[in-house]
Amino acid sequence: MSINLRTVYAFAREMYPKITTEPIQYGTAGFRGKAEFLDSVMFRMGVLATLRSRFRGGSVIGVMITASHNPEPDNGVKLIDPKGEMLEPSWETIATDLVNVSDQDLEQQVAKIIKDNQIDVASSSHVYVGMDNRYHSPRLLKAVSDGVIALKGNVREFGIVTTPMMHYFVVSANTKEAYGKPTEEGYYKKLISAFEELRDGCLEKGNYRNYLVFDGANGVGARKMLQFIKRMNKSLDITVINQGIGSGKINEDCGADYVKVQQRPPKSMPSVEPFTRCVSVDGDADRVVYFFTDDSGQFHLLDGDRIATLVAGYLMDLIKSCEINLRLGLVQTAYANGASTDYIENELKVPVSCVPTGVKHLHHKALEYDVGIYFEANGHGTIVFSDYAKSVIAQAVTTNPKAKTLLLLIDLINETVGDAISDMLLVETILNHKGWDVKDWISTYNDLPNRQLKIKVKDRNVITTTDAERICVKPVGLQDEINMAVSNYKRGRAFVRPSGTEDVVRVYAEAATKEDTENLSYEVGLLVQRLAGGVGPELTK
Ligand code: G16
Repeated sequence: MSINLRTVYAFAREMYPKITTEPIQYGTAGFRGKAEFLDSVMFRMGVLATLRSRFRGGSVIGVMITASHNPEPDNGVKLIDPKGEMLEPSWETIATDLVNVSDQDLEQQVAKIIKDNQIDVASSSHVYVGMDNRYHSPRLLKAVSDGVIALKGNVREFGIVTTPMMHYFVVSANTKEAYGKPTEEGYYKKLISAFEELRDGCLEKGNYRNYLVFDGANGVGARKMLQFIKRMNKSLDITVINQGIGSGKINEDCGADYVKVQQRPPKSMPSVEPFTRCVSVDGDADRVVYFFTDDSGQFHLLDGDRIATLVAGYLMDLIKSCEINLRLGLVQTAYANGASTDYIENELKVPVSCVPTGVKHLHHKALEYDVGIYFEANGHGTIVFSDYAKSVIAQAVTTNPKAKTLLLLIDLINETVGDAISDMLLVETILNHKGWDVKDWISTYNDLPNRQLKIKVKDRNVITTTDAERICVKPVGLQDEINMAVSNYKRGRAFVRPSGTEDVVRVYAEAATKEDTENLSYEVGLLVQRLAGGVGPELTK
């Protein structure tokens, strides 16, 4: 097969010209920004995915078009590596360089990538592409596919799917279907069979009731949940709200990010009994949080930290009862509530580590354990089982029937990346097995009040951090001032970091009381405005 790199330039110039010189970076989860500026980025990512596939010996590489939790006018793109993990960091730099060169320099830049990485351009390549349900996603998907075609790669389009589904398709294809069938039906079948076998016909137990409300954030998660319901044997009774049908905008006043950050229920909540389990996922269904309202109408959140601790406690007990020995570890980020970290260390006695934001960092760290549990507080996470753990569990099944539960859990969990629906089915399984309702779950420890702010600054990259983002290095002096503010509050903790998905600086604060948390976050927000070039409106408490 002969490849003429001139074609890449011709496509770019004629169909996907670069219309801005504003630099863009492969951030926390790929490229994100206003959809109207992304056509050239998408085309180039199609080109890069094709090269990456050739570099990886023809393995399938995934491309997901989504801006996940961002507002509807935004879109984005992330690449998925052969084992379903996020793109290798050294290629993030290659991606950033590729999308920032001018159209005139594109051909040369592609030639450089080929040369630097000794890619055989004549070898075969396979790219899978999927998108969320934003109105501009189909246009951007075409741009990715054209990028693949420009380099004579093979492209398979999956249409509207969740991000975790794309990860699943990629792994399934690259493991020659050992992981599952790389189709939408294959995905439903794998999760539903494991879930229903784990239920074993027992729909209600102890305080556990077989009913929940599912907030789909007007995103693709809602559509897919409706498909799950059609295929499930009433094993879970679900009301889906914010389905994305009609006027509702993706993530607007609903979804996991809204519920977590605003600490309030999403719009369109039906009137339900107090203590009813409610679930919110984000725009591409890779994050999930639970919440409920008590009998005095007060809102309560069960976020990623709660899911992680629930899963860790349950797996520890199960592993013990199977009489096997596996090293279990938990990975969090700086956003983890201090009370959850105390609970993990002092009650569960599980090793816990803190890494920078972004599932790629958590996933990487979790691989160090036999059973690595990772969750960001925002509800993004999963559990990874090492090959050793899988073989020990498979062996244990022959002597201990309880180990079968572990095997089924491995099937239920989407190990490749956080998967809101798979995580939700896992939580439902655990609560059902324990006979727990939300009151039992929330009583394991008391969260410290916490608050997040978004601060607009001229250039968010003036802020740099270290120690898993807990310490601000630049602008010089900001950390000293944060330390001084924090020292005035009992159990106070605060940090600031530039977002990798939105053009803002994020502020996190927690303290012993709600009022202290509000004051501390406000003070730190003001410090960011003053010392890091704030441009936003005046901050209010
Ligand atoms: C993405 C990442 C998450 C991260 C979140 C916020 O989530 O996958 O790991 O926590 O962005 O990142 P940042 O604070 O850097 O903006 P999603 O759901 O938007 O893909």
